[in-house]
Amino acid sequence: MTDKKVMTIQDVSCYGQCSLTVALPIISACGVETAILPSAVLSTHTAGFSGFTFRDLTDDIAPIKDHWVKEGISFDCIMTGYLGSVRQIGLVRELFRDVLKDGGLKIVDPAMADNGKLYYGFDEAYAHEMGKLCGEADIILPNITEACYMCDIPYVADSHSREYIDSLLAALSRLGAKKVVLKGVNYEEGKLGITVFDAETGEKQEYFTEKISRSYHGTGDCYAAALTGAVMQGKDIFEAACLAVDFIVECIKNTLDDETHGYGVKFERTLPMLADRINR
Ligand code: PXL
Repeated sequence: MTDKKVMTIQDVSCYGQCSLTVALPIISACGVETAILPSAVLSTHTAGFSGFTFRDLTDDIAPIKDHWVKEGISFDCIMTGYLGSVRQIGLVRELFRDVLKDGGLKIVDPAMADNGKLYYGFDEAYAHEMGKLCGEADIILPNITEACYMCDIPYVADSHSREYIDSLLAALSRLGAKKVVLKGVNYEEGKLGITVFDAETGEKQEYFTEKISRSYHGTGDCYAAALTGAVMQGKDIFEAACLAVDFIVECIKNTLDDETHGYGVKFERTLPMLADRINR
């Protein structure tokens, strides 16, 4: 049991099982009080849909924050996901400054790219600014593509060498982040996993599971939420990172049987398993 409070800032994609519509239920299922700050409202996420609506809420962020400050509201952790613009990255810094408790945890999921490409609407200037935000964080959760964009390292899709992964970890540490959870590491055919690197001690830990051939949108957002919930419940970073991997693998397995379900994962079916693991 914990009384810790998380605040997560990311968009609301009304349909599509990503960002806030997964973060809130997943962190809540971990038994952690979760406040949200929607950075934008979209009818769907931007990948795999066309003609989506986009309502930018950047102008609401500072007034929401100012009201919280007036009410004496603050958080033990701020977790950031998909953000709409360089301006929003600046506003996240103000949230860190004004509504994060002393010693509170900054978790940054750069959520801007995958499979070697930036998501719709982002450019290299955004990626570099996100790199700076990652440099201020306690825990960052980039995938290989995001790491490459933030550190100007060429993207390698799979069959990674240990030297390549080490060079990414070193570059991410140079940004300034304290702990790195690098996602999508693939040394061996059929296996996919994460490397957790502590930039302060140099300790590196890895965890791999079977690689599932189908991929879905929003799994990074589900991953960040599960890891955040687990860390808030007192799991150490490696245990939380592994638990979140197992959760995502199970979410994907619970989605595979439905050929018509091509956007997010059926995380709802997997919440009991997550709660069980958290409470173990
Ligand atoms: O899952 C990441 C994500 C979140 N929010 C929006 C997106 C995406 C990925 O494409 O488009 C709006």
